[in-house]
Amino acid sequence: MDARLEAIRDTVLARNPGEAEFHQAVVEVFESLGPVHDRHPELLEAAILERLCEPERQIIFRVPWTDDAGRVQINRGFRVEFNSALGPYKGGLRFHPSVYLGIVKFLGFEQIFKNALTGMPIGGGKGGSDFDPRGRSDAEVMRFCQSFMTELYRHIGEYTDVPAGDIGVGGREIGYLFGQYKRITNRYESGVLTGKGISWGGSLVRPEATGFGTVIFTQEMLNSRGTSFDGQRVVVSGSGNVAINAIAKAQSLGATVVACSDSSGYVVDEAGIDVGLLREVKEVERGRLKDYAERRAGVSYVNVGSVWNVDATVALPCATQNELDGGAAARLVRNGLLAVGEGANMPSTRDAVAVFQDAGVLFGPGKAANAGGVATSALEMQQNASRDSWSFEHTEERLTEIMVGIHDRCAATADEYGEPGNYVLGANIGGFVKVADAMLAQGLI
Ligand code: NDP
Ligand code: 2IT
Repeated sequence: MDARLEAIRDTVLARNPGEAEFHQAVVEVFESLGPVHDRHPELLEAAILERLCEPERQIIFRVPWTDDAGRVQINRGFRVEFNSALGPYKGGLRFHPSVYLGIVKFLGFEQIFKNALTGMPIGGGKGGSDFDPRGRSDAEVMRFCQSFMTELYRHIGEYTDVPAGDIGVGGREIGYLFGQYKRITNRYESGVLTGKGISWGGSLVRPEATGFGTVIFTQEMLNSRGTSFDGQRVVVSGSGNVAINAIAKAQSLGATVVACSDSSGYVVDEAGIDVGLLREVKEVERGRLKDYAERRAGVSYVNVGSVWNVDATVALPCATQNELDGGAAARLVRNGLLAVGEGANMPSTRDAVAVFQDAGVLFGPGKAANAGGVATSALEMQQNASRDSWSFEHTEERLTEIMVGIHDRCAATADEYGEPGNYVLGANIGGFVKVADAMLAQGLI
């Protein structure tokens, strides 16, 4: 890493102790930014990096609620409003027991660059809670969401901060959150949240957008090597919103998705995942992958080891951070891997990224490859602002244009900086330059 940036990195790490995921995200970005600072020393002068690494505002709050047995439960809520140079803070809410400030900050930091890459007018933020929705009734989830919004409402708004979903937060949770926001504020402010239901201000394609977008980005990478998804053998991790829609899109382009996972195990389905059955089990019944395996002939369910033990030509990690390590990456590479598209945020460890890049595997980092979700959230905001709603076809066309644009911007930036095919460098520099320009223009903010 560039020595000037090393000193700034050390200060950032020391100022944010114990936040391993935030450190990892910051270091990865800094490793790409030396050449930009050679060309633009004014960025150092203006301390853009120091400012970028310090969130504009961090909110941590108590979320008290009662469970179905009448017992009082206490969780911790977070919203990190990281950077508003390009637009209102924008980014999801994650409900998972592993959530703490370091996770929210890593996600919020990544979101700044991702949102810049979309070309839409959105800043970066992220939030969530250590609440575990698993095994909770609808009524418990509703009471939790109402309590969470009872504090969050004062910090958000169409022109301020616009949350959406992430792990553990989907249409059901966004509904409860929106209902409580409306009740407290007495405003039908559709643009305050995205991922809403279609009859109350939501956008078609938003549920599919992250998974679809990841596959579109990966298809563009494959095209750059004269190939495509057609005939590829694909492994997807996770079986939530992003994973299911990535599976559907990859198979619609002629690939066979032979495996997917949840946090308890994985299924191997050599005939190709039955997306209809998977949606039924996961989205309708809120069941487990084990139930999928029990209901389909020829499927094996494995509850030891990792889904990355299954060979693939294309890997789409769509579960969570640091789920694919250097050992798994090396095994996949030995067995003929061509491309990786990150549907999740930072699913590959730094070792794994190095293995992929050294082997010449096409590697699309999450902040570029999974930007279709937030980009379609921005399309939802556009529809809300104009009180309009677009057809599925029109919205999907916009999503495709945006993903192809992100791919091309990353590729062109990598070329410009002398590292053709390095999408990590392209995404980091491409996103950074846009935000840095806006920050410079807006004075010392
Ligand atoms: P969901 O809650 O719908 O699904 C998450 C999936 O990942 C589940 O299958 C879950 O398994 C698995 N998973 C979660 N945590 C772990 C863990 N610690 N170990 C193993 N498996 C785990 O979330 P999404 O599909 O929305 O999100 C998946 C990823 O995509 C996240 O990294 C998220 O940040 C990212 N993302 C999401 C976007 C969106 O629009 N939703 C946009 C861009 C990125 P289990 O049910 O067993 O917990
Ligand atoms: O990580 C992400 O980009 C998301 N969870 C989606 C954020 C959004 O505002 O749609």
